[in-house]
Amino acid sequence: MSLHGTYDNDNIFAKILRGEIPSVKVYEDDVALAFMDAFPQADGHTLVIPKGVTARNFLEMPQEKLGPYMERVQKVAQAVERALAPDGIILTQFNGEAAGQTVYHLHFHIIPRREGKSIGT
Ligand code: DGP
Repeated sequence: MSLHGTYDNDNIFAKILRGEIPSVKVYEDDVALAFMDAFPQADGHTLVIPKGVTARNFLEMPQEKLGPYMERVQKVAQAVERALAPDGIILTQFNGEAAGQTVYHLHFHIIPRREGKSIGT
């Protein structure tokens, strides 16, 4: 799978946005949806996806939509901090299969970290 290609309207996150697949939502407005990752790398692992775009990854995100989307990513990360009081928070985002991306609708991972706990625990 190359870095760019046709946006698949039936990717998992598009289906979550349309309500065709259930998700545990933690934030939603007209710009973005945040929900719990189904395969969490740590307690509280949350995903934030933009609405109304066909961006497979960060590189394809229209510039004028990037600011509002990133504001939501920060807002949700701040909410995760308030809710879980982690020692640290990883913000990460993969572009392309070679980089580890598996779902081709732009998303940021928000992963709370605790001192002394390795990733995946
Ligand atoms: P990435 O490797 O960056 O494309 O991460 C995709 C993430 O999506 C991965 O952490 C697992 C998560 N995921 C995959 N399928 C589902 C699903 O059906 N529901 C939810 N909530 N998360 C999913």
